[in-house]
Amino acid sequence: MSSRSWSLPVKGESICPYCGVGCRLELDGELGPYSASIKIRGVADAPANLGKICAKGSLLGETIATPDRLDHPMMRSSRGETFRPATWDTAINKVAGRFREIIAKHGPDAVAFYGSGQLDTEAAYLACKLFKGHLHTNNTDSNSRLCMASAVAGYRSSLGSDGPPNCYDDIEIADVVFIIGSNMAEAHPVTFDRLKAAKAARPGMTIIVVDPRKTATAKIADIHLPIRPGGDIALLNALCRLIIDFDMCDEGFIAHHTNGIAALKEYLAEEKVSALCAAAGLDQTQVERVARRISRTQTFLSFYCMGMGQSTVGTWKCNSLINLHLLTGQIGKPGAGPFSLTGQPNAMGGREAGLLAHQLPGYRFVDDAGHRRELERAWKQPEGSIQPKMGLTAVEMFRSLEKGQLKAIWIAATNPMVSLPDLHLVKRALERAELVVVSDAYHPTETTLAADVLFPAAQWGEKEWTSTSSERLVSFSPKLFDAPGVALSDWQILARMGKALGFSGFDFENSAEVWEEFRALTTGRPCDMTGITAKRLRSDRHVYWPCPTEEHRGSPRRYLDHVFPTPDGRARLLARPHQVPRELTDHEFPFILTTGRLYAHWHTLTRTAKCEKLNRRDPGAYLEIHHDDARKMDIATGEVVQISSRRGTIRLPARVSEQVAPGQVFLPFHWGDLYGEGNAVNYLTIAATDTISKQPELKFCAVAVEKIPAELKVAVRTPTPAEVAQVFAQVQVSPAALMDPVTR
Ligand SMILES: Nc1nc2c(c(=O)[nH]1)N[C@H]1C(S)=C(S)[C@@H](COP(=O)(O)OP(=O)(O)OC[C@H]3O[C@@H](n4cnc5c(=O)[nH]c(N)nc54)[C@H](O)[C@@H]3O)O[C@H]1N2
Ligand SMILES: Nc1nc2c(c(=O)[nH]1)N[C@H]1C(S)=C(S)[C@@H](COP(=O)(O)OP(=O)(O)OC[C@H]3O[C@@H](n4cnc5c(=O)[nH]c(N)nc54)[C@H](O)[C@@H]3O)O[C@H]1N2
Ligand code: SF4
Ligand SMILES: [Mo]
Repeated sequence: MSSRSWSLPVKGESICPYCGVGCRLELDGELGPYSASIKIRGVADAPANLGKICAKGSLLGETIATPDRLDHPMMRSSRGETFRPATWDTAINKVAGRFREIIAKHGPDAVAFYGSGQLDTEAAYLACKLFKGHLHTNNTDSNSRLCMASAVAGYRSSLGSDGPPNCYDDIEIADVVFIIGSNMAEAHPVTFDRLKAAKAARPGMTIIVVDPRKTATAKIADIHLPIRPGGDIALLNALCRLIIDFDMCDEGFIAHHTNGIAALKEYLAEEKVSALCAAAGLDQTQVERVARRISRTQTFLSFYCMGMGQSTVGTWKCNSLINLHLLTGQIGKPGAGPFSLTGQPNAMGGREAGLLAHQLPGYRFVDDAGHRRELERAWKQPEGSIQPKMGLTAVEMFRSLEKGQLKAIWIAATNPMVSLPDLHLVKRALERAELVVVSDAYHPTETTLAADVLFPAAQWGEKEWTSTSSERLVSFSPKLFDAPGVALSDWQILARMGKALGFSGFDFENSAEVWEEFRALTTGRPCDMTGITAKRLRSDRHVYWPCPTEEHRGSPRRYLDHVFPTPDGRARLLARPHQVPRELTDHEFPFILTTGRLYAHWHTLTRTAKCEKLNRRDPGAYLEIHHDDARKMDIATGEVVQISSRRGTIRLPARVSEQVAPGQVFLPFHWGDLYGEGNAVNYLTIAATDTISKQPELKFCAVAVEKIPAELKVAVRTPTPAEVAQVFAQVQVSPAALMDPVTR
């Protein structure tokens, strides 16, 4: 029944659909079930990867034609029922009808769209146009809220605009590289390898890593600061204070290009360096060494990621890091600047297209009357129709569903039943929802199993898509092979829904037309892409923004003129006091739990679990615990332990090591309910959020760890592809299940 042919030739280039490094891949070979016969290499002249790729990218071929691909729309009339295949018209009209009824009864804010940094810019733009512009609800957010929201808010409050100032070429000219809250070695491996090579070529380069764990990244550091989780602001304030005390500030830069120095100095003068180091859990002589190294360098570059953002003070952490760059004048010149590493392949594009609940396309904002008017005009909507209030953000959407206020949610390209904090809350929310629609490339996922309607999405390689990497490089990826069954691109699904809801403005022939409409809305904005036409993208392949004209070559670096997009052109130094994390440990929950990623797996495993080599490298979930703590509880590696927080309990095998500090434990978050019901890490985590960015505290909660009786033990590991196929064959009703048998 599947329309997929079993040996499709594949040849061409594409941007890797995993991390925000944005490697350009070259594919050559044939695609078939679990096919490993596509050779995937890095493109030599690609600015991000210079010919390199990592294992996840090179093994993409095996993740495409799997038996659990969702290839037809599916529906069911109640949650207990199994899904039935449906035509696109039936499924789309059903959802449009339910949306209309719910909006008529409860108003537009009873519906929501929860998207992803894995949607292409065209789809993110159309989601924003449909929900904010036509249904008039700002309940339009994405999983970037769990990921980049604090970086976005930090850039905007400190520098006047979102978007990193840097490009990867800064690596080779930086003298000091400060990596804080990023495990690049596993999460951005190609960038990490580039850094390692730069260090090998210039041994004088100093690498400083700030991470509570002795990560693979920390292993190459000249100085590793094993910070107490949540202690970053204290450390950054200590560094700023020391640099002021050493009289090593860039006074000229501060005087001409910043505001707020007097208030910052006054605030820091009240703080004691010793107390700040104690709050950060760090040795003062080490911190002084770092301050001296930073203050004496020509070029100072920092990389930061989730150890900074996923915190109730994530925005302030980012402000504090930017303070350090502004005080030392280390921004707006090659080799220097605060460089947030983007997680997902198009988290940047989603921000540019206005997918977050406070944004509109082109780095515009719903709380700005002028911005709303510009979009209302562009979208031919009545004046005053776009709402001025920020919509519900990721976690808030699920809280609102749980309370019965939000009634319907459309989830696309994200798997919240694994990735959101406090999964018991998420479960209750989805159960209470009147309508759950999920667009995904696979079924089952933990989230599709909670849905009423499923839309099959064409995924990487099966559609044209435009994405922006961490370094603001906008790239085009052509379609390389057909999607299974009747799966459509996400933008096509959104456009169909717009039409079914009776709106004009959703009639697009192809993705280039969507891009052109979006591009025109960036003119004069900080993320100006006027010069990046669909045609140019299809011939030049990639261009850096800002790029205001078609003749412009694009801008690998921003702020070279030291003029910032604030009303007076100056960046802002902001005094940000250290605060303790939201949840404290006590005698009942004595351990600090931090969570994160492993090299071989991508998020909730819908793709990387299909790949035997990747599973071999990272075969299953585990709790990492320090030798001293393990010894006290008589826990050995491999023994199953019970981990509890104030929200839930899970059971996983222990891994005893010295990578984590005593009193702390680490859990990788990839494995959801499909791999051991009830054992996902996010049953433990806390849904507390940063008050400004609304990003949740996924890096810190209090837990208890106990050894459990042998008879209660459960084994949790990634099944082999054959086992996966067996599981899927049992629950699958999609025609995808009837695809050719798995041959390995
Ligand atoms: N292999 C792989 N790569 C990925 C992904 C994946 O799923 N798999 N996902 C991508 C995505 S979406 C993202 S967002 C990125 C994330 O990339 P990273 O942020 O680099 O990865 P994480 O493992 O989430 O967390 C990074 C580090 O933060 C540390 N940390 C915890 N608490 C604190 C703290 O209070 N302060 C400091 N300074 N550090 C702390 C943790 O110990 C951890 O080593 O990775 C991207 N790349
Ligand atoms: N405890 C803990 N939790 C975390 C984090 C953490 O560090 N710790 N990190 C958080 C972060 S930074 C992130 S980014 C999230 C990531 O979490 P998720 O976004 O939930 O993770 P993914 O597995 O990438 O989900 C993407 C979904 O989209 C589907 N998909 C793939 N391609 C396409 C496509 O082209 N179209 C459509 N419609 N669907 C597609 C995939 O099959 C998958 O189901 O997790 C967050 N959760
Ligand atoms: S480093 Fe990231 S973008 Fe590059 S191949 Fe690996 S996963 Fe893909
Ligand atoms: Mo992320």
